[in-house]
Amino acid sequence: MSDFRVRAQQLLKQHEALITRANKAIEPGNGVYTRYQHPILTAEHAPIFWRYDLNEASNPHLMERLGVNAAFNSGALYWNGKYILAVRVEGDDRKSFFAIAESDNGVDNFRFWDYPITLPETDRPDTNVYDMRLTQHEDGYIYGLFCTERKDENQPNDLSAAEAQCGIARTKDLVTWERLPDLITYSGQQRNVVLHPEFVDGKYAMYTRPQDGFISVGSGGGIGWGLSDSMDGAEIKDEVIVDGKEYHTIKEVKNGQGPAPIKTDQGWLHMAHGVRNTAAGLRYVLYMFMTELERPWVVTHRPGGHFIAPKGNERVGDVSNVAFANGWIVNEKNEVFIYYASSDTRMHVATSSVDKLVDYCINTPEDGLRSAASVSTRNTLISGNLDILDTFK
Ligand code: M1P
Repeated sequence: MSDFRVRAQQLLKQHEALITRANKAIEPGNGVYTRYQHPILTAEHAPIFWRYDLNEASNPHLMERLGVNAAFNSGALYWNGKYILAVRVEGDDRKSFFAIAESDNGVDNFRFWDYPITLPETDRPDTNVYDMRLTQHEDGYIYGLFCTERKDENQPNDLSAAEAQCGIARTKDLVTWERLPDLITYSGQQRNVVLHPEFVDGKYAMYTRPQDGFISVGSGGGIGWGLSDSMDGAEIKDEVIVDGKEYHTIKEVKNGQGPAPIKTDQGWLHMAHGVRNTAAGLRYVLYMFMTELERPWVVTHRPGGHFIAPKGNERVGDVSNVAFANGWIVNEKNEVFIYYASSDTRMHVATSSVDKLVDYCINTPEDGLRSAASVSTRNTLISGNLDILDTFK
């Protein structure tokens, strides 16, 4: 057999072994959720035929022609009994695109569909698209809301000056996507916009993140909320802040809604990311909160501190010290699959249940915003425990 064929077979075999590798739960976990041993998707999970020209005549050295740099920040959907991710795949050219990967069990064996999503453009082409939130809306469509990034034409001399807005596409089969006009708001820029799954007052409802600049939210920031009459020409005239930034907390610099919230008997469960600044740069962690069922913009529970922070190897990547999530799935058993990315590089899963997450939100004390308040809260826990500690010996 030619060297070319031997290497091609090696590549294909190694790839198959990687994507079919079993993923074990790391026990005993923290009782809130269970982490898993391996990332569920990495750049190496991208099919060999996306990266190599497998034709010996045109690629005699079997070189990788189109490298993939990362697979992260994925929207998620439970669809026909499959765990579906709309993955942000980033090529070596630093352009992101979306691709569907699916698994039967939600924790391993994720396999990309043959082709990435072909996303139609608007009259003003996107330079980059990323971080799609999938929402199965009660109107019958699956919507993908994502960030569309374009050069900031008001700053022609600054080549890194960019503008972020919310792009909108919808589908019924995840293959053919109809591109709709970008969301209009009256904030400078938008990222992390998420469609609520139900109509509110007969209108489409969205979580927004008003921001002044591309990276800095400036005077904006906080997770916002607004209503639009339609998704075909969506426009939010008024945004109210649902969950704001807060001094000396995990969301001191900025925050953003994660996936669409999960409906429970006790209210809507939300997951979001919070960002603070450190001497080593920005640190992104995940946190949760709950809102009222009838008024999803009114917060009822705010568990203090982070829910998931980047841990161990998760801390290192293209943008280190980042945990980011824009997808989660509830299955028919009320199990919850939390899909989070680490350091803008790879995807992970953590599993929990609706009951556990509600318990976490209702019973985790709020951030007291002062060291003394934190000690007082912890002392209450300690004094209750000291009485019963001996019973475990
Ligand atoms: O690099 C960390 C994250 O930064 C941005 O999120 P935010 O708008 O909240 O700062 C996004 O670019 C996101 O994709 C990225 O993971």
